[in-house]
Amino acid sequence: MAYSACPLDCSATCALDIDLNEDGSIRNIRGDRENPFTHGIICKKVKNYKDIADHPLRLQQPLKRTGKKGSGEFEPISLDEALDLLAQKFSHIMEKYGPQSIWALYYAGTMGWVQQNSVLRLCHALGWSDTYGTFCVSTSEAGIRAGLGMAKGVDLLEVYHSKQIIIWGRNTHVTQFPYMAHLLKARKENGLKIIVIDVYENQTAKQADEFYCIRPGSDGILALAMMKIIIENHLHDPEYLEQYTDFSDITMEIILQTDLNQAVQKTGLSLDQIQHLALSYGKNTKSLIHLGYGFTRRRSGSANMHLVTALPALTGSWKYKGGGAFWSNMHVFSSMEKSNLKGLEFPHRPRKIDHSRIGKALMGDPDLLQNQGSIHGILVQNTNPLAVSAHVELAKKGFLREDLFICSHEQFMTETARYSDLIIPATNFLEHDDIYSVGGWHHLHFTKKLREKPDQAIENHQLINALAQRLGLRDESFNRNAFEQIEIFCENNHLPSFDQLHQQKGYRLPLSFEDSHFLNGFAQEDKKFHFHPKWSSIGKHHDEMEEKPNTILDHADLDKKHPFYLVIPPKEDRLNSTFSFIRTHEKKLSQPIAYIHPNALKSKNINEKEGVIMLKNDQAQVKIAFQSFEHIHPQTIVIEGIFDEKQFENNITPNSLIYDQPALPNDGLCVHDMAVSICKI
Ligand SMILES: Nc1nc2c(c(=O)[nH]1)N[C@H]1C(S)=C(S)[C@@H](COP(=O)(O)OP(=O)(O)OC[C@H]3O[C@@H](n4cnc5c(=O)[nH]c(N)nc54)[C@H](O)[C@@H]3O)O[C@H]1N2
Ligand SMILES: Nc1nc2c(c(=O)[nH]1)N[C@H]1C(S)=C(S)[C@@H](COP(=O)(O)OP(=O)(O)OC[C@H]3O[C@@H](n4cnc5c(=O)[nH]c(N)nc54)[C@H](O)[C@@H]3O)O[C@H]1N2
Ligand SMILES: [Mo]
Repeated sequence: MAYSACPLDCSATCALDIDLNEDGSIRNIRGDRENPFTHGIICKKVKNYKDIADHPLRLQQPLKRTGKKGSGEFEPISLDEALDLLAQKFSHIMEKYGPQSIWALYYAGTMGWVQQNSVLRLCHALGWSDTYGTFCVSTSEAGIRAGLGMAKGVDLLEVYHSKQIIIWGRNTHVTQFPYMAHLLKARKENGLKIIVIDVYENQTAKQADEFYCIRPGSDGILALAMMKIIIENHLHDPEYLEQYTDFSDITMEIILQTDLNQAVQKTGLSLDQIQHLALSYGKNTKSLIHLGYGFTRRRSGSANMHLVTALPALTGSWKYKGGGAFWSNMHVFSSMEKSNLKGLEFPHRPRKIDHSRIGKALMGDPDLLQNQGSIHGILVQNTNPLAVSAHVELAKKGFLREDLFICSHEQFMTETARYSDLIIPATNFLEHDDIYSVGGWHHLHFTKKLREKPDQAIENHQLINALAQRLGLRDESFNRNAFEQIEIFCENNHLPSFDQLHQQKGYRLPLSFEDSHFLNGFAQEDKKFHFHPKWSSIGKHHDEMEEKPNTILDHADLDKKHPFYLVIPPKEDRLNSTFSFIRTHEKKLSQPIAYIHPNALKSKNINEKEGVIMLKNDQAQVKIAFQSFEHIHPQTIVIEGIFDEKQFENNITPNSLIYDQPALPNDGLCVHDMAVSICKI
């Protein structure tokens, strides 16, 4: 068995034990038993990673477009020919329109620091446009910064000391599977109470002791109502508030003004339920809040995240082992020295273009392009924007522009690859060296290539080197391989050598109890938790946000024409769009399904046997199968997962319904914040 780590964008980033056959194909993958967080547990999709790593439909040969744009007609060419063609096209575009007209479009396909960041070396050396990466963390991160000042937090394994855990807008069973096993163990061994707050009974809620099914976007008012009840019952901690926060009489007054009837109406919970939840939280200082990304993927997401993070500050729960809260350690990792991985020695600091609004950007929106001219070339690595972004139909229109040359570096014929002019096969994590941070815990992995790559495939880092050389860049860094880059990273961060870190299966972050519980102060200038956030220093869309504990409106609330909320969270058998291409080719095709409350169906006169409905808003209409589902608010509809466009009529997917307007205050993809109407077919 060989040590490796899961490259997928999941905050568990499991340590893996991999067994390969002689020809390099996967015999077995299991979770590493020595890693305390992974503890020998692996999710179903990575257990079956063979499905994609060794899939017959994996791209083996570079392809050049022969038919019309988007037609899917290509002819095979060699890797050398493909790299020459790419260099020639990009040189020509740079000469004609300037280097900023090339867009390095990359994101979360592999989370490896070397392979993911490598393209930035060309942005910094040549002035290509960079990606403003708002798909995932923007809204949660802004909310975290507002109060705590930075993204770090308690070791989730402290849950063995907790009395209860609140899983807030997160689907742990699906999106961080090994942690669910810890929770079930802690419940069995120590009587841990598992509480879930979500908008439908997801797989985590099914296993919870208490489930609060709320209306989308009502988390902020729920947190405020809980705070009011906690204060009225004297369950707050005045000494902690005085020493560690900016709480004042004014804060108290604002919280006490919360209208509990309005909270009942907005959340859809009863007053009894809200009171029970608030008292249970207030009385149990050893309550851990596991903050999700899910509840923040909306216009109000950052404001709501801020209000939820105020709960442990109010009760002083941060002081206790097994108390406090956790979202991610991302800022601890981002403070590490990565200049060689990103090419920060080069002079350019180009514009960053928001990929959540890719359609508008490609159609020439001057604000998104920052008045620096349009895009004429795109190098796509590690992302599938035509599946995962907002307003996907507009993005496709942009991809069809005749004056745009697109190269997709991919493992599969994804939607984005199909709309490209040139496709180059990429390696996977078994075929290259890399570094992976465990954002959801306290660990850094250093992994090595375990098998040879397909002959005509190339790793991200090597593609960037090959292109740099063809574009005449002579800096010696473009001769370094991934191994050498990692060695330099280790040296720059005063870590042991790559070999040693690999041998010891990674590196545990030296975060003490005091540090991870902010007992040395919060990461704000005054070292205090802020009940009164300075939104203007966090993001540019702050005009409607006030410097007080407060929630704001969602996009969906603004559109009364369409009376249903639509939420599109992850599905267990895929990771964002990864696996979705091959899942459509499996015998047991999994189908996209909209979960709808029976009362909603009745109100629209739709009989369950009809089986299919149309979901509509001003951007698109999507035909989809539905299932009557009781454990959801009657105004909420949920579709789990991102499916290949080929599984929908006219290739129009639910992501076409997602608005491409920014979240407040710092942008972000609002995948759970749509208003739609239901139509009979
Ligand atoms: N199997 C699988 N695992 C994954 C992924 C995947 O696609 N598949 N994606 C990975 C990635 S990139 C990420 S960032 C993480 C995300 O992981 P999570 O933090 O779990 O975030 P989401 O999955 O977007 O949503 C989680 C839950 O939020 C709920 N939710 C939506 N709106 C609201 C709301 O207004 N209030 C409340 N309380 N709940 C709400 C959804 O119903 C869903 O159950 O998961 C990672 N892990
Ligand atoms: N409806 C809806 N939309 C969402 C979300 C949601 O919950 N609901 N989640 C959002 C979130 S949180 C995120 S993070 C984004 C993620 O969106 P993306 O960053 O686009 O991630 P994936 O969809 O997993 O697609 C990654 C692609 O990278 C490719 N890839 C993998 N490894 C490599 C490699 O080493 N090299 C190269 N060149 N390519 C590689 C894979 O084959 C895959 O096609 O999706 C967002 N979109
Ligand atoms: Mo994500």
